[in-house]
Amino acid sequence: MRKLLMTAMLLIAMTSAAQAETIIASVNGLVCAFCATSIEKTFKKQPAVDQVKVDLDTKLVTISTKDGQTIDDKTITSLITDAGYSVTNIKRQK
Ligand SMILES: [Cu+2]
Repeated sequence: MRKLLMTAMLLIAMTSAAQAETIIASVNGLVCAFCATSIEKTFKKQPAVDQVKVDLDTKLVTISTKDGQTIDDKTITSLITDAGYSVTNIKRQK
């Protein structure tokens, strides 16, 4: 009984740790397809990043991380700033 409980708890811990994250950044200055491509390239180079989507209409960059990995706000902000754009907001979804 106790072993079963331990296994269940371990499984829950592992599941939550292995979760991927979705980060949505609002970016100023994204105007054309070239901007979108350069942001996508920048994020795809990051080892923690699984997918990146840039929406030029809403100026939102949606970053999906790999299971159990994350990318912090500071890194996101500096990557976007270095690319020549500015971040106005960062939201996270688990
Ligand atoms: Cu552009």
